[in-house]
Amino acid sequence: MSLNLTQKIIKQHLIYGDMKPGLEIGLKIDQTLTQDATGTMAYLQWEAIGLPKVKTELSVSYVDHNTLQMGFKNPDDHKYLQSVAARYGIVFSPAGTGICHQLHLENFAVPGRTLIGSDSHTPTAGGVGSLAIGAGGLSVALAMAGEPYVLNMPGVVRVFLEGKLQGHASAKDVILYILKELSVKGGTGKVMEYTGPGVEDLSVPERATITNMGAELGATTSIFPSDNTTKEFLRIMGRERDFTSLGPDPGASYDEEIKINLSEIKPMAAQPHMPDIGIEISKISGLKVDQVAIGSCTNSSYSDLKITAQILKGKKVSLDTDLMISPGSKQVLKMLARENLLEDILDSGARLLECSCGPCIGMGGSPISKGVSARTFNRNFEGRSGTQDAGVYLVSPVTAARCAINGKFTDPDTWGQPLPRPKLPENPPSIRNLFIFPEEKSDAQIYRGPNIVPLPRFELLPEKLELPVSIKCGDNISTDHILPGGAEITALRSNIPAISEYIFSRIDKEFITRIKKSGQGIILGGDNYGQGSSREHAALGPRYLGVKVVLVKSFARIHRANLVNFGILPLTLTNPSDYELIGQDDQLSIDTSTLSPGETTNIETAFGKHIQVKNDLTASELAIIKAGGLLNYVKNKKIK
Ligand code: MIC
Ligand code: SF4
Repeated sequence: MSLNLTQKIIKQHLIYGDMKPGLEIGLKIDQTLTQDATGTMAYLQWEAIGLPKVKTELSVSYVDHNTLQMGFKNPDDHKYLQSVAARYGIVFSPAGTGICHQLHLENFAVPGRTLIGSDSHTPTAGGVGSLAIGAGGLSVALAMAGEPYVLNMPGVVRVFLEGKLQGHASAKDVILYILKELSVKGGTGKVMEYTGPGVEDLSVPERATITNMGAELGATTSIFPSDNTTKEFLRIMGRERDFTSLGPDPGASYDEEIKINLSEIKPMAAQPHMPDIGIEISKISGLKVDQVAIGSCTNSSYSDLKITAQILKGKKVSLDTDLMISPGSKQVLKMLARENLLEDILDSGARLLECSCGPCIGMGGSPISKGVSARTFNRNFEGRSGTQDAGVYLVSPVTAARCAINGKFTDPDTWGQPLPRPKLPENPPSIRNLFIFPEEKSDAQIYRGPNIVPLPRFELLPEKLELPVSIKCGDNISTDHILPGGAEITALRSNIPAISEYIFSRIDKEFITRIKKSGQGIILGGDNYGQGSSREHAALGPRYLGVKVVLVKSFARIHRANLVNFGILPLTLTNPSDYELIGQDDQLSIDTSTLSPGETTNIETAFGKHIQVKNDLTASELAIIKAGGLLNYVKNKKIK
């Protein structure tokens, strides 16, 4: 039978399950990655599993999110991560080396391999044909222990690319266009597999920009074939031996298909406050821009920053605009320096930031009050920039650089002759010596500063639940709404009691007081609840505070999995309009002993009304929730 590329890789890694869309499968995982903000929790959980060494082909621990090190908390976390890596056979990438996804693409991602990462943008590695999936830290810890990664078999969408990018259009504009067409829910339960003659027009870093932002579609992952372009990229990176040619079988079938003509793509922006509110740049021409930020795992490659430097060359950033640039890796930075491109950047008045996530996760670089910020990032949720009333526009590096010079959005027709899209140079400087590779045998002591607090223990799910609705929120609540980023809060990622104080702090200051008073509760939400980041703290925090059930119209994939992992019951309303019948503080009763996997059940409101709810849980997911979470569940299983 002819298989598409996604099915081929899944088939090769299938440990159990039936490859029918929607059914549970278990996959063998070859590689894992973590970053510091989710990594401490992942490794605390790894330690709780109690194995002497990781069982994956490769596991890498990156420090890139909170590199500000204000006070002892982050340096403590980073030292903890370094000591865990040395002890358990994990490659360590110290702060400042670069952004996890950019570094992984350049140094470690391999076509045809499976990768899970405790960061939602792990699919970036799909740019070289890896099947790369974002997951919660606990799922990553279990994969390091050699356990299968459990997910629902995705449907595969064939994204057929034809034509070639024209004018000032770039890969970022392609994904912004797809987001506008399909919405932030458009990829739910699906893998976006790119094929067609247009694939050839895109370099690996351009492909990676597209797979990176597949996360914003809600897709399980996105993948490109591994072809001559991939071979060339791996050769230049000194990794030709990692190459295998991979693509769909001739005549392979897909669950859905969309066609995109690259020649018709125009420079785009996603308007505040969602990545799918796309508009052509020409239509917002004249809008003043107070700040421009270029970087993030979406657009911080050599090609992205070279074209930025070329546009800035000999020009000055507008006096009304602040331009910040964060290269994706030290290799990118060294290439810019070697070719004197850094000089063009610096002379324009741009500020050069560390090779890290920086302003993307709110580590400084917040825009002015009510400011407009044009960013080459992937998320523009309200408040994520650190300025609640700022409006963030997501754009390509080309558009961003133009905004910086002009101090406003301008019509691409006025930008003059388009510059050729840069190609990687031969013999780029290596940064391999910056990674700390583990010794074969290690008795490294684990460093645990006072910020590393033991994991809380959770009890079994009670059979009879009488719960007040602790918060009623609307559609598209992101994990940034549930638990904000930023330097202050992210510094508490290894301290659950402390970080829990910030749950919903940005949207409802009274939530904490309310839930502490009732001691337990239920969260009521709308569509696409939990979109965005993989941070499991958005599930752990509520669980710690006593949330037992999250009842919504629909869930985003990674957050739903995190809820299950921490023993919170995810339920959906059979009839979405019943959402209107339930209010904050209403008391709901649920009998969990009557729940059976994948079935509907009734919950009762205090005023005697019955509301029908569904669970789409598998038998093992229900058992995990009843056990009080995945860690409790696997403890009985004794992993060896
Ligand atoms: C993000 O972009 O939101 C993050 C910060 O990278 C998160 C991970 C985190 O919250 O630590 C993600 O995308 O998973
Ligand atoms: Fe870092 Fe931003 Fe990418 Fe998240 S989206 S990994 S914060 S650069």
